Amino acid sequence: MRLAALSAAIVPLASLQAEDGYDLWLRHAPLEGESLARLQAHDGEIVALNPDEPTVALAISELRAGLDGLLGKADRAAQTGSYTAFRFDCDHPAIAPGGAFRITPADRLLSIDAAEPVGCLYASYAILRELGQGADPSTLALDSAPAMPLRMLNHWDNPDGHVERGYAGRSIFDWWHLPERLDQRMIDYARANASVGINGVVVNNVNARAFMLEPRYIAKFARLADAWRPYGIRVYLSARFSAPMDIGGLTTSDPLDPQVAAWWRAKADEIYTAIPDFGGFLVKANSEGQPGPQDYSRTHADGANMLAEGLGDRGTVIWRAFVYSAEDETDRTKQAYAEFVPLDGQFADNVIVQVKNGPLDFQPREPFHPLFGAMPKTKLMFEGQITKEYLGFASHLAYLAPLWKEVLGADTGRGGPVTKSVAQVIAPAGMAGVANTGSDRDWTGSDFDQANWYAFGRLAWNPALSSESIAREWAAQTFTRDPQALGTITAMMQGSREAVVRYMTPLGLAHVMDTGHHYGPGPWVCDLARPDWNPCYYHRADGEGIGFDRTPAGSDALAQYAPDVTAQWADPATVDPRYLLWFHRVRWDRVMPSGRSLWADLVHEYDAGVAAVDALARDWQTLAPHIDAQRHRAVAENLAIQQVEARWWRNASLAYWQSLHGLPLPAGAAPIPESLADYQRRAFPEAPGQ
Ligand code: GCW
Repeated sequence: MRLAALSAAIVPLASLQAEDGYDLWLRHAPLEGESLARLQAHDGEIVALNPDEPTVALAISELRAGLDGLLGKADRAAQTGSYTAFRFDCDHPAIAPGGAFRITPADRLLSIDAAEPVGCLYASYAILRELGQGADPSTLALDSAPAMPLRMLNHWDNPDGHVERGYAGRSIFDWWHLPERLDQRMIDYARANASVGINGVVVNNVNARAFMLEPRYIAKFARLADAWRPYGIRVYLSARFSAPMDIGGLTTSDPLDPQVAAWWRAKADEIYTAIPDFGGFLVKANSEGQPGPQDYSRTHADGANMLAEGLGDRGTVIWRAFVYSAEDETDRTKQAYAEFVPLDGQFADNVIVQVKNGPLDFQPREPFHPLFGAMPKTKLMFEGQITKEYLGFASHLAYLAPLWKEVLGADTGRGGPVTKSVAQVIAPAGMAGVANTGSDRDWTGSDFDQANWYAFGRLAWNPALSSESIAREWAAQTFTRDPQALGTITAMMQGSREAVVRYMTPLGLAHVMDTGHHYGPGPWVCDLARPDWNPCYYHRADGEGIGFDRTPAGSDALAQYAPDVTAQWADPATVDPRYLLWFHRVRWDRVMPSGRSLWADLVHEYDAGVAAVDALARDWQTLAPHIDAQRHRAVAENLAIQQVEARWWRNASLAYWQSLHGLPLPAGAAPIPESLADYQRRAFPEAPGQ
């Protein structure tokens, strides 16, 4: 009796063993109750027409291992039964190529059809995702195809292991020991990517070093490409535009110089000899000091097309539109549009222009980039930041699917009588996310940041998925299947990014982070060498008011949008308040729709942000019975940091605005505990990611 009681008490604890997050959403924790019984009843052999093809073999082994996890089988080679439960046809003529798959249930059999092996691999992960949430295998029907061909991660990882804007330790790439040593992480990384449909990886920083194009590095990339090929992942490289001079011995990198073109063609040939399915080059040119075609009075199209010709039909040039110039006095947010729209129609077929989600730089909130929809003759790709450079690094909980969805779902007002959303504009090309991975055991520096990697892949596969459903499926696979706990976690995630917006950049403010590292508030920074590096440039606050006038009376950045979109943001009285200070300069005493003054509204926003973080911390405490102690504590500690830092943001920002206008805090608002000078004195020269 006593023994039985004891073991009954131990069971739930055993299922909450300490976890360090390494397994990401691929834990495949054992099912219980009815869903376990249903899977037990279904389980049997997995067969395929061509089981030895490397990717088909993976589809089988991943499915088997995942099923064994869900079934709680300690012995992964355990007998699986004598009949067929899963049958793959990975050469099915009725399915579209490119990763699509169809799963059809019949009596105790799931038929899995795809045109290519990678479709079968994606199907395995989809089955496990569904079963892992408790789905019934006897009715599991799925028909799924990727919405866009390129679903990529961009790593800002440097060859010395430092990650620009990385908050999860050092780089996951062990360049020093490659190609001889291939860390198991490189396989686990490929699994994680493939499980959410990511099929391309740019392995080095866009602020690129030319020596990474030398033969010794090509051998390293080739080892990775070989390891990732079965997972359907192609390797891409960031290429430094001046490489012909830096490492090629030429005296110019002029894209119209035949010697330069020949150098790049030879370089491409050399790469393709080692990596037959090399994806292509990503280029940051004439941006933030990087070399580019404009150094020779050539255009972005001249530069991109020259590289594209070198690749030929073997690969793609992805050319970034993130450009702004020190010499140009115009509103920085207007410069990419101004440089690129005139080039529409001039880019070669195998060139894609990669555009950040917004016209500034990965802020907690920006309106969508006006280039989306404005270059109908050019393939445009979306670039989002998975790493949280401007959203509190790894310690702030900010689930980013709502941010990306806001942009993907935006109506560009262009594209014909039926206007296109951003998601429709990028559908022929794809999405790139700046990776948040690092050497930390949990990969991303915090458990919740794994969700952003996951959600990025899921949205690139299907931008129509709701951020709520992605949060829920991620949390069910990552933390717990308990419905009530899942409801709490999902709600926490869904509100988290808005909380960050409110305590950092409320009502359309942007780029008020401290200089360089972008950690913490720095709205008072006004004296940097370039005006458009200064927070003051963006908020334009003084004793009278605050905000950047982008109407025709100001920079007229509004005019870069389609007329319907412009109209929706043109009037400070009717603009969505979330974009108010992005587009308008507003007096502190302006009466807002709330009936309060702008100043009082702003204070209200900061306070709401702080309160939302307090609520996140409280909600997380209630989840202790459902989450293993190690990860529960890790998240709780991050939330405690976020609570402190949300207050810091609120107090430092309010102290600065107050120093400009001298208005008292609205009645009832918490006092600001320190002086502005105290906040300004804080310095973090050692902040990560710089
Ligand atoms: O957001 C800025 C970052 C830089 C980055 C740049 C870019 C890779 O602060 O670190 O450089 O954007 O996107 O090129």
